[in-house]
Amino acid sequence: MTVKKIVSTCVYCGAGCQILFTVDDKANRIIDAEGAPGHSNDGTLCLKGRYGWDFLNDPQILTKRLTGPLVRRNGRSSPLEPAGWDEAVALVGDRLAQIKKESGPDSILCTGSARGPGNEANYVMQKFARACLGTNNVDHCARVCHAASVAGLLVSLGSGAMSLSVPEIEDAEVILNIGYNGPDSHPIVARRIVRARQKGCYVICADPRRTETARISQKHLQLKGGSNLALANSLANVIISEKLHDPDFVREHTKGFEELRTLVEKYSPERTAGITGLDPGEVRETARIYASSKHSVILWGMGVCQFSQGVEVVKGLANLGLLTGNFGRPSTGVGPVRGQNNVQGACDMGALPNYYPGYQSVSDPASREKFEKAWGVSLPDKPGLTLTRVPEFVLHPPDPGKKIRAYWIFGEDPAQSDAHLAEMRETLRKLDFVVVQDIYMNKTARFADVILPSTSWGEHEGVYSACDRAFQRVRKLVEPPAGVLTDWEIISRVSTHMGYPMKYKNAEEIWNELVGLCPSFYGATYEKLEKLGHVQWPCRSRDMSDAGTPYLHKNGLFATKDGLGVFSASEWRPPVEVENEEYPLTLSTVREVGHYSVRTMTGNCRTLRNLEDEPGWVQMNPALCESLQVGRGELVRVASARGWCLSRCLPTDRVRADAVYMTYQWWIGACNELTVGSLDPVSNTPEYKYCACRVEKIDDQAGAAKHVADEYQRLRLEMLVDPKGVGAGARGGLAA
Ligand SMILES: Nc1nc2c(c(=O)[nH]1)N[C@H]1C(S)=C(S)[C@@H](COP(=O)(O)OP(=O)(O)OC[C@H]3O[C@@H](n4cnc5c(=O)[nH]c(N)nc54)[C@H](O)[C@@H]3O)O[C@H]1N2
Ligand SMILES: Nc1nc2c(c(=O)[nH]1)N[C@H]1C(S)=C(S)[C@@H](COP(=O)(O)OP(=O)(O)OC[C@H]3O[C@@H](n4cnc5c(=O)[nH]c(N)nc54)[C@H](O)[C@@H]3O)O[C@H]1N2
Ligand code: SF4
Ligand SMILES: [Mo]
Repeated sequence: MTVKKIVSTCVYCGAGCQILFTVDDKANRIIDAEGAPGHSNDGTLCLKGRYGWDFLNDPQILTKRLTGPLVRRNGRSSPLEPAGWDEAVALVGDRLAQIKKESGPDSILCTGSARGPGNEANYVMQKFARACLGTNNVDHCARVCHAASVAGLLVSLGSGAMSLSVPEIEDAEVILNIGYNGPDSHPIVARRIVRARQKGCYVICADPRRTETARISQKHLQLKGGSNLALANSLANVIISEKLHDPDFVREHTKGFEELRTLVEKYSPERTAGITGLDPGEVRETARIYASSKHSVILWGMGVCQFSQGVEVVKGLANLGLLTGNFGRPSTGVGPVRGQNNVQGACDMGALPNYYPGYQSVSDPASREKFEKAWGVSLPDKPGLTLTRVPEFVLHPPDPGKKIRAYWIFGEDPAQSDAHLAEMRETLRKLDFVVVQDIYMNKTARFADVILPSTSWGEHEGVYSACDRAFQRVRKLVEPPAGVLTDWEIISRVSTHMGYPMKYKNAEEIWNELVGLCPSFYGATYEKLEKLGHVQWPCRSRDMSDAGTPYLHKNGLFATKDGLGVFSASEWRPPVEVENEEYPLTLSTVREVGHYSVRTMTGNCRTLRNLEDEPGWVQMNPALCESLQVGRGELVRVASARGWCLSRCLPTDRVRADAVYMTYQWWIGACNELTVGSLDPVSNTPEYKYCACRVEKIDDQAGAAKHVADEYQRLRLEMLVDPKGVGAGARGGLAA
């Protein structure tokens, strides 16, 4: 046995932990993983870092690794059949060229991927969309995630990223943790919150559930779901009315104070108590504690962003930092903690409809000219479409000429992770051409006309961006299956076939091209990444000792055009779909620690699969369980105006009696059958955290259990071992 040791970056969450892998070279297998001393993890790992690589061994527990292209040769109802790369590339290139010719470049939308592929492949995909197709229709899962943080903070502070670094969290004096459940979603970031607490930090947790962070915090504001902006405005009200703000900072570094002051006048905690359900005294005390320190940090996640009012809440939280001068030093500021391992990176690379790589706007003539020159084409100046509007632009386009006809879905699984799945399936059926580029069969791939299989994390080189703007290398650990190509090579081949040649030799060559075009990434060379381990953007100099910028907005100089932070004043509004007689409960959807998003990867890791399996759980307050006469483990039917699914009852006093919680990782217990497609008007993020539902008791438990088992088997057969060809007839026949 030849054993080699290789350090790489974790492929799951945005904490960006560094892992030391032991690889049996001869057997081409990883045999062990342990924490390496990375800047965010400091030698520690969570269970996914430790055990989450088994999917590379393709144990075929849930799905099957894709090992060669699959195409439908005779239209919709024909099966997916194996094809060679030349045939698959030509088919994709020719169909896209035809659709572009018939309906224009804006009838096609491509996605980036925040998962395994890395920054280089995202750069190549957005370059393909813009330079080869001629459209800014490129977007990725940040849309359903932290898009509200990006849009809101760009207005307030001029930069959408975390203003501080992960290690700085532990030296904060006050942490306001709102709508963020680190212990499940970023365990190694949560560890810094625990350390901060041990060092004397005052931790406040605002969450309708008593999460682990709530449990270790000094104050838990167990607010009603959907009331975030009422709380944020009340905190501003107390800070201003009790004169706790920093008048010098406000005068020198901000604008818009008067408008904010006028708006929040009516938001006293006493007056918002009916909306938030919070004790006014507790809210007043929170404001006083937050304003008492110059090392106050606000951390937030999906409990802020996944609302139809996400952007305004983000701005409302930025207001608090601006009022109290909590910016521009270490261990202070705002932390929208980015979710996926490389969602920061996919944004950095311009897999967004309004930005080129490096947050250079497509509507800015100077930026456009620069990229036109570099890529040798003329580029569109109109921002593209966001991916959450694809259903609208397929099923009922605002005008018939603006229809989306082709969707190239790269490393995402909208048929599992998007809201309102029935509508998503209808959309996928109605599209003229669907390309799925993935490492696994997933729910979306069943609707594809062409499936392009790629190398996985662990099988290719590249760079990821962690949640705190840290570029770090990912390295090849094992050889890929024969028959797959790297993501960037697949896209390059299609581009070349369509007459816009892209011929890169390796990931480093792509990296060098892109850092050369992005001043804020210019200093992050491969050589420096190798030597320093990480480089945090902005990093403008190639001086080997410059590791970039750990915290932003130094000396209160914001990244806005005039350098000033901007107060925003918005009124609270309720969520779009509220409880009613037929659906009397709130449904909110969250995460669980052992499984990751659509579960193609963790569901194929033996240790993690053993932690939890179908159909997942619905978290219910014991009082609700009693009124419905359901007990722990009992199968229940959860329904909304859009659909239903089965789940198991999990009685827990950690949730309020007016809301139930499900996680979105399950196929059978698929909560996105229920969620609502209402979007924030600015970020276009869906309201995954709030819709109306009801929970029904099932008398025939054996029948329900059989339904779960049969459906699970049917889906797995369809994706795994169907001898007649994978996904045969899926687009025509499948209902679920
Ligand atoms: N109800 C509900 N739904 C939600 C959410 C919620 O809170 N509630 N959260 C939303 C959020 S925040 C997010 S980010 C999304 C995530 O949703 P998705 O982005 O759809 O899910 P992921 O599991 O991250 O993986 C996407 C796909 O990438 C593939 N993949 C992994 N590595 C590679 C690679 O190297 N190359 C290629 N080509 N493919 C690869 C995986 O196999 C998988 O099929 O879900 C959203 N959905
Ligand atoms: N194990 C695991 N880790 C993951 C993922 C995974 O799927 N599995 N996904 C990754 C991704 S893509 C992301 S984006 C991150 C997300 O990580 P988090 O941002 O932590 O996401 P969630 O658990 O969806 O939601 C956070 C909290 O919001 C609360 N919440 C719900 N409604 C409200 C409200 O009205 N107000 C407030 N204040 N809070 C509310 C919920 O109770 C929940 O505790 O996790 C990443 N890490
Ligand atoms: S905290 Fe996130 S990055 Fe770190 S080991 Fe766990 S899943 Fe991986
Ligand atoms: Mo996310």
